[in-house]
Amino acid sequence: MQSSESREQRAESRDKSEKKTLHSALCTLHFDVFTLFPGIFDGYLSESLVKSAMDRGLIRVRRHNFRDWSTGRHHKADDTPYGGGPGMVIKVDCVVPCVEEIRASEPEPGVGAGRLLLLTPQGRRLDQRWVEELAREKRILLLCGRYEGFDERVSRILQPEEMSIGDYVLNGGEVAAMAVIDAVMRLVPGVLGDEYSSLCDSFSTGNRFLEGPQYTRPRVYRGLEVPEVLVNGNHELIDQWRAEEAVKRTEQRRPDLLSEPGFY
Ligand code: 6GU
Repeated sequence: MQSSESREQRAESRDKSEKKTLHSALCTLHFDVFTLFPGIFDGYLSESLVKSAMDRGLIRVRRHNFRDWSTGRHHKADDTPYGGGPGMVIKVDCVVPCVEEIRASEPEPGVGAGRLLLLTPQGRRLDQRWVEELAREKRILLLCGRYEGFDERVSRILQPEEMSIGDYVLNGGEVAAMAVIDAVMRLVPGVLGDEYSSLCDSFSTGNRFLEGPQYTRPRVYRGLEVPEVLVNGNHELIDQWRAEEAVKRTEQRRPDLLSEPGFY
């Protein structure tokens, strides 16, 4: 009884995610990445889930080098800061025309101007809630800074949302941009396999917790055994054990996640 019911439920959620996959064939999430170092993204974009999502037309990533918009013989994209000090500042007269031109050109009719994000350690910190919001966009533009950052007038003119991925300093926004693409694209319907996406569907509250431990063969390794409950085939007990372990782990490692309602 119990197992046939859960089989039905599984079939139902499979149907649901198939419908989503069909629907998403019509809407691609377009990323426009602005960077002085487009090559940094080569490896990331040519492997695994991202490559497969691009091949299937679920996401699209275009890279733009704002150096190509710089004027003058040397195509300088950065310059020394007014007032002195270390490092270089990215030039406003190269970034602004570049972003304006690309933003005005739709990658596909009806996609619109999208959400413009500037990656900087001074920005608002990214969390899963923001990621979920971004996954509903049709177009996301990511502006990657380097060195000492952009001329302040870039923000004044383009008015991007400023985003940080955590309280530490990276050499530039490129690694942060990859983190954003990675976190957002996996929520685009059809990107993950049925197994994962239906799991997410049915566990909306489960998302608040860290995952508990997982095991695979061998059953015993260096004297360490896989917990008995996972190998005895009682799925009701297994689900219960996993839920308990998730709570335990979250309490131990990230109690802050539990005190913030609806977070994560
Ligand atoms: Cl978005 N950029 C840089 N340069 N450093 C960071 C960051 C971004 N987020 C955290 N640290």
